[in-house]
Amino acid sequence: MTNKVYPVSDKWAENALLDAGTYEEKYRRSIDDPDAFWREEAQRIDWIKPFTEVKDTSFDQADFRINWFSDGTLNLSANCLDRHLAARGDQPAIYWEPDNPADEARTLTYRDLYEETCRFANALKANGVKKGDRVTIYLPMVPEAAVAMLACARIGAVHSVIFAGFSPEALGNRIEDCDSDIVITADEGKRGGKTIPLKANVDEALDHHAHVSRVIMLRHTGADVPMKQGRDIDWAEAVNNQPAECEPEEMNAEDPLFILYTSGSTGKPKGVLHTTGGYAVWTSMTHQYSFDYRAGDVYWCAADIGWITGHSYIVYGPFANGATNVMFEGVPNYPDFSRFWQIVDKYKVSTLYTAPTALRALMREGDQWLESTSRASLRVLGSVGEPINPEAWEWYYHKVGNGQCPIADTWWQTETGGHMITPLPGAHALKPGSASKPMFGVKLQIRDAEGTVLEGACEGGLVITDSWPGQMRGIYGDADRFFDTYFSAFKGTYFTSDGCRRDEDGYYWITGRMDDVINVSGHRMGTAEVESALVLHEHVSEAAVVAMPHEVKGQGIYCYVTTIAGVEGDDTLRKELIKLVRHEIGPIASPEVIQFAPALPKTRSGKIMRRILRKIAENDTSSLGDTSTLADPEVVDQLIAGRPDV
Ligand code: 6R9
Repeated sequence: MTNKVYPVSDKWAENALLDAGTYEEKYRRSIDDPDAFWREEAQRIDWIKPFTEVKDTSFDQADFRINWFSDGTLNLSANCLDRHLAARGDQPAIYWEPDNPADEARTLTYRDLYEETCRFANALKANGVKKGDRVTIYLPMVPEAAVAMLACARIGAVHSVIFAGFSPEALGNRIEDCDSDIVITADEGKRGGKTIPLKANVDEALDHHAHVSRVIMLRHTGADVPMKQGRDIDWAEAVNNQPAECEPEEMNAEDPLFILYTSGSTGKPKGVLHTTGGYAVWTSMTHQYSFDYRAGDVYWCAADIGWITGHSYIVYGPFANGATNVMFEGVPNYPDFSRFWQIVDKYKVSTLYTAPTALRALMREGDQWLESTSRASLRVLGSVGEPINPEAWEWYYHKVGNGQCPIADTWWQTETGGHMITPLPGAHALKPGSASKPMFGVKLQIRDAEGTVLEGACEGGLVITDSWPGQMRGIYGDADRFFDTYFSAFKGTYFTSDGCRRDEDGYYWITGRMDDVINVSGHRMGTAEVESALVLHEHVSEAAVVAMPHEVKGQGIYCYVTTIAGVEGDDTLRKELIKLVRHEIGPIASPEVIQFAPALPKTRSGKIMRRILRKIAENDTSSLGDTSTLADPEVVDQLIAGRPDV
């Protein structure tokens, strides 16, 4: 924690889209008169049939409902493309930068993106995709990923994008869960000079999920990959002869737009469902205000399209606003640690939006990697995915941004659709490490474990007491789980599962997850998912997984494993377990530590005491708290003694 405050500079105070007074006034109005506020904000979207009703929501179990603009109709693909053609058909929509700087970059104008999207939308239809069908997208960071998403939105199909780092097993489970019978993929992806065998992963996934009838494959690296007769076709072949126009489907505001899988406290990832109208308004509005977005800006969100950040802030928000987007296939450290800054200079990027883990990884390599670049085009910086530690914040601010650029530390979740808490450039003094102030329409509360609302400066669980347009509408295929997961902990409110502190100035500081979710490099991992993978091994009898602090990743995965009788845990087993987790989930879930344990600390009723396991993983064994309720308190000493030196 730091007490530093960076006041709004004179330059920003004079020129900001929203200044301090405007923020206060708009925020007040968004809370006091949401109907009027959102009726006005919704005008940023072109509606086919205008809505008459704005907000119809309740978080109470008896009449639980979330509807926004619900009698209006629109098409979000048309909002992202068609309406820009007249004024900016020739403006770049995407500057695509390849993994390897020696390969050729691509520029797609809004007209190009429109035509590609229409062709692909027609191809989807020709392959039998209809409104409401689920389409699985498993693509690398190439423009066709945006094209595929926008094409689905155009014809009313519901996309489910799976991060290209997920394993065949994880991919297969997600295809099955949403019952999708078409998969869009590429031969291979590229990241940091390595290739990812996407098509081979799809083949493996489909060996166990046979109902998929069509795979459309983009030739990206040109690798020689087997094609299954009757099931697989080339992207190029699919769009060949398809017209470059496709009438957008008229969608109801509450029609589903996409499903995105994310981890929670249970073993099975949830398909978070977002709908069309509210999400469009929310992503467009937050993209504009959080980043002080102006026409002419070159905007770069360095997230992957397979995460919510890519959905909301590479695709829907920026394209709805007609922005010029940089899209980067690669990683910050390839071919060297100046890659990000070279891209900033090359495209004269005005807004850079990235994750603390990337900043920490670059920061520790030293400032010399910044020195050959000027980054003079930068105006606004953004951070997302995890709490940003003040040291990384200061480096981002002073070194990357030359002390000129406000940092929007945006707190939000897959479930919230877009930014919920962030300082607005020019409106808020900055405090390093604080997500600062609520977005318009966001009503926050901090509660203690008993559910009591805390006032003033305090710390507790963060809840949101009223609906906002970008809110998720359900868990795909599991209506009951939605209410139980988010609205049952504190009656009548949405519980975020994040801990939060509010300071004397009303600034919010997110302290991290309060549930069994680990944040590895800004990616959510459920401890139960990793545990389920570990116990698949025939020599494992039990596993418990907790977070450990990690210098670059923020948190790492620490696993306690007990073996079956007669088997000793050794390095061979350790390697097999790591491989198993990578196979079941993907490389992002690689355990940092596997500690073989003679037993796990349990209460007499058999509950694993994770609090103790966390403390040992954190190497903070001075304050283990009360261990007297344990069935066998000696286990704790054995675990402490057996902790590997990491
Ligand atoms: C957008 C995204 C959500 C969880 C969330 C919180 C953490 C995200 C943060 C942050 C502190 C920020 N988180 N942004 N914590 N400051 N600016 O990351 O969505 O993948 O669903 O993760 O990430 O713990 O609950 P998602």
